[in-house]
Amino acid sequence: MTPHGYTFEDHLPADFSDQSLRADVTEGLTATQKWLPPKWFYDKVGSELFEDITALPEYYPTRTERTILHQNAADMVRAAGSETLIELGSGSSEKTRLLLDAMLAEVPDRASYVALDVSEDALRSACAGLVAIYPRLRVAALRADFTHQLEVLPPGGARTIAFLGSTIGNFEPTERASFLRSLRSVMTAGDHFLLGADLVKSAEVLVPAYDDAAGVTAAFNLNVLDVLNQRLDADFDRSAFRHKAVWNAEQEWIEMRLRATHDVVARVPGVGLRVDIARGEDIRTEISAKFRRAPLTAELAAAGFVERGWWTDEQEWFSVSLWVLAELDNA
Ligand code: SAH
Ligand code: AVI
Repeated sequence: MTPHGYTFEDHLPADFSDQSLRADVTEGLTATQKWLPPKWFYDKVGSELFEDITALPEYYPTRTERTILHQNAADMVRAAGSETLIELGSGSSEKTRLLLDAMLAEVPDRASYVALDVSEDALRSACAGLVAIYPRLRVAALRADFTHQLEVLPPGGARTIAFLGSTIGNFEPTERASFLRSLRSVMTAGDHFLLGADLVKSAEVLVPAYDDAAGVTAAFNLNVLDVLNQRLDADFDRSAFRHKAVWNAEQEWIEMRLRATHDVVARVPGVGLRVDIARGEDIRTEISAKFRRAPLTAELAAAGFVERGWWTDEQEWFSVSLWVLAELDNA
């Protein structure tokens, strides 16, 4: 226990934001179609901007998932029967409180919560908030990368591993399959996987959710250039890029891009790179896949999961679903 009332473990290598960022920038910005992985959005400013996004009128996912949790958290918690809730990419852990309320109603003295995120600022502020309102809850923060480090999760069966907010949609399909494989490899009998997944809907709803009138998503997207400037001493000029949100109807995902408004030459001394970006050329900074129930179920089944519950909102815009491992499923 720390003086703050929660434990904090940092599993990211000391050179995480150097080595891993350097490798990603070198690979992504020398590719024919330039790209950057979304985990670099979340420095302190980026985590705060994401929180601002969640309150935007256009950004329906957070409030829709919150409604689903509000209406069904007690059923979810009872179905899983867990005393430990582990959350991947926990961010502010704000919606999580609905699950914690339900868990504490079932097991007031034995409930624990483990938050895992790459952002130390987000972890510390979320966990400090939780210990203040839940004095009987054991709270642990793990700073780790959920794409590589699921082995850091505390062991023991009967855990619920939650992955909310449709962060799963930020993986490419192959990354999603490999994430589900590694998740499966750390799950044991009695564990459940609780997944928040955004569903396919009209482009008229989707595009504004990623291109809001107030420009908060644009600021979130452009902030990744500041991260490169600060951490790799790069000289990207934010004003030379425009935020774009494009619905890829074939892949059924939103693409966030930064489009160069004129020819740009940026230097990234941290990796000894000169990046030439032609006017009109894009850096793809994120995909946000939207799901349909049958293919999502098939994908989870292919990874060895069986559904235990599916909850949605009235408009069927978002889903929260509960899964166990097929080979361990004795129900
Ligand atoms: N679950 C919250 C936050 C979603 S934002 C919600 O539903 O609102 C995505 C979160 O995942 C951010 O807090 C970000 O820091 C974290 N994140 C992104 N990539 C990550 C990675 N590779 N490993 C761990 N956390 C990651
Ligand atoms: C964290 N993730 C699920 C968000 C999303 O909707 O894909 C990130 C985001 N990007 C732009 N707005 C929000």
